[in-house]
Amino acid sequence: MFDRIKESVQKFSSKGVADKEAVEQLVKDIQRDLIQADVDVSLVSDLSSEIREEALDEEVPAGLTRKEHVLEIVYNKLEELLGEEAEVEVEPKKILLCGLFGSGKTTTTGKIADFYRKRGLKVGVIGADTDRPAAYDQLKQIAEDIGVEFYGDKEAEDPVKVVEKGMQELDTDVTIVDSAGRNSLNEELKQELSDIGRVFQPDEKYLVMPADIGQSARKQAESFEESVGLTGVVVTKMDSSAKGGGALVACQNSGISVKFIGNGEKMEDLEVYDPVDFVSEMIGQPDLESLLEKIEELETDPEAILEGDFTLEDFKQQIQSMTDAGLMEEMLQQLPFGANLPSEITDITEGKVESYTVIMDSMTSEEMNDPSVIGGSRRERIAEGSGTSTSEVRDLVKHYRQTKNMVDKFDKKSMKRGNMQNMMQKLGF
Ligand SMILES: Nc1nc2c(ncn2[C@@H]2O[C@H](COP(=O)(O)OP(=O)(O)OP(=O)(O)O)[C@@H](O)[C@H]2O)c(=O)[nH]1
Ligand SMILES: [Mg+2]
Repeated sequence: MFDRIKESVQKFSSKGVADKEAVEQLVKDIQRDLIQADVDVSLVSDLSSEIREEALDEEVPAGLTRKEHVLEIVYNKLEELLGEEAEVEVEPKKILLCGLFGSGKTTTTGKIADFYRKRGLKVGVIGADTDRPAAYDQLKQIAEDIGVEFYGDKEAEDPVKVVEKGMQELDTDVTIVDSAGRNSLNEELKQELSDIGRVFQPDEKYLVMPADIGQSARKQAESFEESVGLTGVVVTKMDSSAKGGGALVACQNSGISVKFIGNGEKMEDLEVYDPVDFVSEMIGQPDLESLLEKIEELETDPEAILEGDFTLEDFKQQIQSMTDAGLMEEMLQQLPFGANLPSEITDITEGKVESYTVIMDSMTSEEMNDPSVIGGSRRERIAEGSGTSTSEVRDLVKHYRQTKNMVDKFDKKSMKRGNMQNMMQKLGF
């Protein structure tokens, strides 16, 4: 799904103009991509008309080209479709995994165990699949490989007793129970899960589903939710199915949140679900890593950017710390739609930095904090005080506004949901 949409977006991006025809083509392509990924047809149809309407009817915001505006709309719609980023607290807890045959429960038990182990918690797993003798060996081996505690009983027939015993034996912060699968959610499975739940008292009940079930993930999640109760879903095998997108969208629509996705057979092939990652990948990912390095060299006030409160004072600091090394340009290029930024924004020469600095030195702190107060007479006063012209003052304010527009966008779109905070933390702020 993601590769295809990426191609469609690239096709659109490479067109000269974002006219009606180009937008129609993009909508059609995305429609086809989503349906191939097994996304529910009525959702696709709603999404298409929304993109079409907004892209063609809405006024393009200042500082953006129509093409960028269209991409922004697509970005937002896809994000909506894929739902919320998962909240996974790293703290002591009990987790019960359930699901149908072969969905990836045992593997995911290991992956989640490893996830918490890596984050410093003491982890144990309990093998409550007493139906298949091989299940015991499989989980035991995984536990040994990743170095977490294991409890199981190869001879046992009652999973509830195994769980009870396991809870006595294990002294761990995080305890994960791997349960037996069935062909369908039948009475037997419902009973078994509810019995295990009664003794285990899990904080989390995750349904494990493979990506290749596509949009039927919704029905399955809903029926488990109804009879077992769920706190989340893990979608596995995202690496080997073209229907993963459909499964994720379906979960989002069932109202049960996706917590993790599995994308490989190895223990490290697990990710906390974050749709922003997917969407930015589809639209053209701003390379956060290199952006981190760039930002490190800047001396902008991180709080101000976080608040989206980007004043002229910040602008001044920013342009002064961006010498002719082209940092500003590079930073702006990292924005989600940065490829085609207006040259007025990126074209910041040393001479301009100098003249802007002189102009800003002639401003009052009121003007620096809120440039919207700068009208005709103030503009004249500033120009006179700095030995420049009113058109240069106007030019500065315009440049500031365009940059602010981008910084706000940066903050809201690319950096939202904690990415900015993470980034700042990494940088040691
Ligand atoms: N490619 C890929 N394979 C996976 C992933 N997760 C699990 N598998 C594979 O899927 C197969 C079944 O995984 P298990 O973890 O045994 O599934 P299960 O739900 O415990 O199966 P039962 O206990 O028999 O119901 C194994 O071969 C796993 O290696 C994944 O994210 N990607
Ligand atoms: Mg299993």
